Amino acid sequence: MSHLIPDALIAEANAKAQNAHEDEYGALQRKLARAGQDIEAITAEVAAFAVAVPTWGVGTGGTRFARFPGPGEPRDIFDKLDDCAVVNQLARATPTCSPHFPWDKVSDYSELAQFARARGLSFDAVNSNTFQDQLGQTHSYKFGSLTHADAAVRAQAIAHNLECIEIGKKLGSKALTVWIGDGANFSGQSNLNRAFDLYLEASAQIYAGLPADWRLFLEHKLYEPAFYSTVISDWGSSLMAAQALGPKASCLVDLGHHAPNVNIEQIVSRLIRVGRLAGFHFNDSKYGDDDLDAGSIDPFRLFLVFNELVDAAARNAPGFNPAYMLDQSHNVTDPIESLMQSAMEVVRAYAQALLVDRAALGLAQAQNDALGAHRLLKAGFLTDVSPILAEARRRKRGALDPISLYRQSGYRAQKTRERPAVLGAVSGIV
Ligand SMILES: [Mn+2]
Repeated sequence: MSHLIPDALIAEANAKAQNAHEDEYGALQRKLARAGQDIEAITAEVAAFAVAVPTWGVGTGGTRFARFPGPGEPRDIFDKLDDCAVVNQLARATPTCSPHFPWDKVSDYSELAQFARARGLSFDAVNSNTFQDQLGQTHSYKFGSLTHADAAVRAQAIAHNLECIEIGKKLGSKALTVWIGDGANFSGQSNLNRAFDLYLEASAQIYAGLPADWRLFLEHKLYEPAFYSTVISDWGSSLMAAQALGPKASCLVDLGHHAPNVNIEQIVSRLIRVGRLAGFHFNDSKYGDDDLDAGSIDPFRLFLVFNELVDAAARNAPGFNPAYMLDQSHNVTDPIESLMQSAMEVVRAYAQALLVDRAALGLAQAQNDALGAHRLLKAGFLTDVSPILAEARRRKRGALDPISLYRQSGYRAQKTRERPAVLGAVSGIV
């Protein structure tokens, strides 16, 4: 397997930090042992955890106002996979990539799969795109795709999704994620009931094209680009659609796609309950679908989501098999740094949730000890699990301090020389 950053550089930096790391890991081990917890078991769970990176995430994102390209941006899917490989090489939490079509189209997908494999990567869910028009496209999605009033537009959108499945089969993917921008900007613009019917009708044709071992992830979003109503606006609509389509369909939760202050962890709990939690698009937000880096605004909310996930795993909830992916827009940072940082924040929330004493929590809840129960959750959240995360990375030959190592490596400067700026480099926010 070819590594883009010399392994010797990582080994050398890790060696310099090893004494301090051992000291910190040992201190945490003793602290957890006093509470009857085995750090080795937690470290093993953390080391086994993985979250996918979206191929578009390694490009600079943008807002409705502008996109300010960064230096050395990837020019095509092969460049993107190189950057994804660096993210995984250093932080060791992202061995899979989620491609987006038509952005990542190539002529030879077996070559692409081989290129990824050579970098230690494989492919996660494939994502379709019917929320913007491509050059030379027959019909426009300006007024919708799967729910467009014109059957010819719907047929084009369905065909694109079926093509994504075909591509995904060649790449080893096992799921298709569908998010549509369909909706209305004016009351009266669309018949709310008819739009949902059209969605079910079109999605059923996509569903029929799924191989037996594939899943269909339905991603809801409250608003934007439609500002009055979105066809699949919330988890209720998503669940109704998934249940109408069949057992292979489930609901994907993008943390930014809810109304402000909505209790997302409770939505997660409900979806787990009916066996329809597809997985997550992780990001963070303060005001709306801000697509900020995971854990950068409200790490406690991220922890509470993971608290539900660990709870579900502990009770072997039927059908519980969530897919994890980062979905952020990197506007002011180096995307490689943001993706490593976010992956580590997601793993951090998982590790914190693993530390919660669930037997004691259940007892406190049964005794109506509200503050006691809350303190048990907080004990997990307030534990600095950084040494566990670092140790899990070290055991997988990753960097003890991935972002410092990346800065030291000079990778971006090298890519800036190798990748001259191109106009219209693709990236996006979904
Ligand atoms: Mn998303």
